[in-house]
Amino acid sequence: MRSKNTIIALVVAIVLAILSYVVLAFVGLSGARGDGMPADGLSGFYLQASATPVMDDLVSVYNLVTYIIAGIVAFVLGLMAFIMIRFREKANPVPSKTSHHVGLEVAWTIIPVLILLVIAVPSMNLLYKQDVIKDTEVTVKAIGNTWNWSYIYPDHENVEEIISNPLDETQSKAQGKPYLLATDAALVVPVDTNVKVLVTSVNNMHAWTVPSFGIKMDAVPGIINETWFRATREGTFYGQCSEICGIKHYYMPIEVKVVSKAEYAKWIANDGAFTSSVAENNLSSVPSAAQK
Ligand SMILES: [Cu+2]
Repeated sequence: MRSKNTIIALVVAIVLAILSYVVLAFVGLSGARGDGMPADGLSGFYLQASATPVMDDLVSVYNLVTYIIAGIVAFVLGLMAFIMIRFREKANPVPSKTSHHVGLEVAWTIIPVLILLVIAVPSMNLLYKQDVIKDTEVTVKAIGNTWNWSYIYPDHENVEEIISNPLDETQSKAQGKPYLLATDAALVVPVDTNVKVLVTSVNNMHAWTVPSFGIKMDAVPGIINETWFRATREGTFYGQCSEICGIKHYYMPIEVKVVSKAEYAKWIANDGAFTSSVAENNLSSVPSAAQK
C-alpha cells in the first residue's frame, strides 16, 4: 500500500494548484490592464485593455468561459472532497454496490451539452464578427519582411511605404517607450473608422497581431489575407509578429498610432508626415517625409 502521506501531499498539491489558478483568474478579471502594451505583475495576467468592438466581445467571451471554468473546478473539487471524507474507509466500512443511476447519467450528459451551448453562441457570433469585413473606409496593407513590417496605403499613393523598424534599447529608453515594441515609424490610422488590413509577406510566414484590437492575421507569401478593426479611442497600440518566422522574430514589433480623423486627413494630405503642430502633440516619434 502506498503511504498515506504521499497521497495526502498529492491531493494538497492539486488542490493548491487549482485554487491558485482560480484566484489568479479572478484577480486578473478585476485587475488593471495593460493599455496598448503588456503590463507588469499581476495586471499582466489578464488581457490588454480593449480598443475595438471585436476585442470587447473577445473579452466578454473570455470572461464567460473563465467563470464557467471556475464554477466547474469548484464543483468538481467540492465533490471530490465530499467523496474523500464521506466515503473514506473508516466512515464507510461496507462499500455500496450501486453501479447505475439513470437520473444521474441523464444529468451529466445534458448539463455539459447546455454548458457547451452557452459557450458556443457568443463564441460563434464573435467568430463571424472577426471574419466579416465591414464597409471599410480606410485600407492599409501590412507586409512582413525579414525583419520588419512595412505599410502601404493603396488609396493614397502620395504616402510613401512606411518601413517600421524597432527602436534599439537606448532609443526606446530615451523616448520613454517600450523596448521591443516601439518602432521608428508607426502605422497611422484614424479613430472610429473601419480599417481593412491586407496582410501579406515577402518571403516567409509572419503574423500581424495587435492584442488590444483583438486581431491576429497570418502573413503568407503570395497570399493576401484580410482582417479589420475599428479603434474606438486614440492612442498608441503595440503588437508583435506572432508567427515564429526566424532568427529575428522577436525583432519585428508592430506599432499602431490611432489619431483623430482630422489629424489623419492632415497626415495623408501631408504625404504621410505629421505637421509640426501635431508633432509637438506627443507624436514626434513618427518621422516626417523630410527625415526619410
Ligand atoms: Cu515575423
